[in-house]
Amino acid sequence: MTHKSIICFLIIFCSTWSAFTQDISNYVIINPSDSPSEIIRKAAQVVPSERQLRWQKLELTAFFHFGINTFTNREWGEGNEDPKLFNPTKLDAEQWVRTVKEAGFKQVILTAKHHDGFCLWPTKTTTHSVAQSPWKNGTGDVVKEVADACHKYGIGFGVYLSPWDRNADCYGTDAYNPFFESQLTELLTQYGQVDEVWFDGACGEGPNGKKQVYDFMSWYSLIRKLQPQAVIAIMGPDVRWVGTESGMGRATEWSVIPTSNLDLSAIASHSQNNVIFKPNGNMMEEVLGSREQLMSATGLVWYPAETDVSIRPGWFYHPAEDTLVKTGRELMEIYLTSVGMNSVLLLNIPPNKEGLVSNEDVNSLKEFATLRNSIFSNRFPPNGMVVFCDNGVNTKSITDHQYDTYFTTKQGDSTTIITFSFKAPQLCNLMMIQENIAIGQRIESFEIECSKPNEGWVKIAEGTTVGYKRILQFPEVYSSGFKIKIISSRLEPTISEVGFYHW
Ligand code: FUL
Repeated sequence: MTHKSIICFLIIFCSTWSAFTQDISNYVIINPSDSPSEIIRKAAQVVPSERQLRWQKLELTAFFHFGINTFTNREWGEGNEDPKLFNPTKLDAEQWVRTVKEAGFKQVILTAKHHDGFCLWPTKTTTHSVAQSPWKNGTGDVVKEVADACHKYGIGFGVYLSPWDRNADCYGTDAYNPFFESQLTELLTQYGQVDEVWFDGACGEGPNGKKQVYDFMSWYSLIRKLQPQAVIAIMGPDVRWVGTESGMGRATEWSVIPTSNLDLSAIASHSQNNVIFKPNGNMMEEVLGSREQLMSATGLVWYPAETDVSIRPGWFYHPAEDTLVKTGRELMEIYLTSVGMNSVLLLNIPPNKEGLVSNEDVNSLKEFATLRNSIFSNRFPPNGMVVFCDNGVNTKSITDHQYDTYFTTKQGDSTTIITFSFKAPQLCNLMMIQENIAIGQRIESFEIECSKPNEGWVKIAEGTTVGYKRILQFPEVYSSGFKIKIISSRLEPTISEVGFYHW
């Protein structure tokens, strides 16, 4: 994608935060004459669109990989599978949705069609669908069952529609893009509200050996027209793939990054690699929105990270992986390195051949939820405590679910110190901090100190970006005094939540 088309893409598809306030938008153009400080000021004022802000606050979203592969025990089907193989004997989408909702997940995404082209709904576009299967004598519709369950249980619903289709005869010809648009239209008009559309980057050969050039721009226009609240993820303008399927995000994660990161061909070329940046999946050193990177940008965009990972080794269900389901504790570690690193977690939980989430997965999700709730229900400072910063212009009373209130510093002050004095010493090894990203992402570095008898204030941890949420782990300390020092920030920092915990 050229620079010109990226800007065009931005203008057409990135909705402005408020049509009335021209300065506030989820992208900004950098002029060649902008000084370094002007570029930083512009970066600090880029904010999420409404749909991006809603999505970010979900924190936990779930993927359901389910389809013909579930019955052939494969990860990628070839497209020539017999639809008669699809026959879940106990399919219960409410069980799927209830399971993830009870574990704290706020939205689900279903693989309506994976690369094999088999459609989980009775589409008019192809016979390669559930309509040709023995399940419910061909009258069933998995998309409807999952969408209805999400709407009943009050959680978000999203669809994964693979552009790569190894079954469609028209793949690799001019007829494929309209065919894909018809599939998208069915999904976006027959199942009520859709909150996320997930496009994967795979672009292999179809049954005729040809590759397809995808018409993403038309697909985006269609989604914006039919379901304007839906975020378009990965091969899309609203949500960025973090770059690994390990669950381990970046310690420095900027949501405001150069527009060159919207280059679809670059996203696609990376997307089939398990880990694009580091062989061990650890992207601690990789940064996308540093000051240096902003200086050479021609535009900046709010393009936040989504971390997708499976609860099992594979994306689809395989009986042999029943013993390899990640434990509640492992999921907690993933939570800390995804949600705790300014990302939304998209955890895949693949239903089995019966059409149920297996007991192994249900149990580990329960363990994860119990552990997470026990850690985060025990916060210092306690409810009601007022926190203030050294050069603050306002104070904040700590209460649950008050994300939209925040405190900030005097105009022009980009550093501050927040001091906590607890009545009694507390055992802590986690610190959580949030910025009010509706105003922008600004904090660049911070430190945590605690007071130790005979030693005074001692540094116990340091971090870089915060964004929507940053959770830092540090060796256990027992103290009644803690400080969070904001060392550097792009404009005044805005802090909406802070807390110390133990696990
Ligand atoms: C990848 C696909 O090829 C995998 O099968 C899976 O769906 C994953 C989430 O995206 O690109």
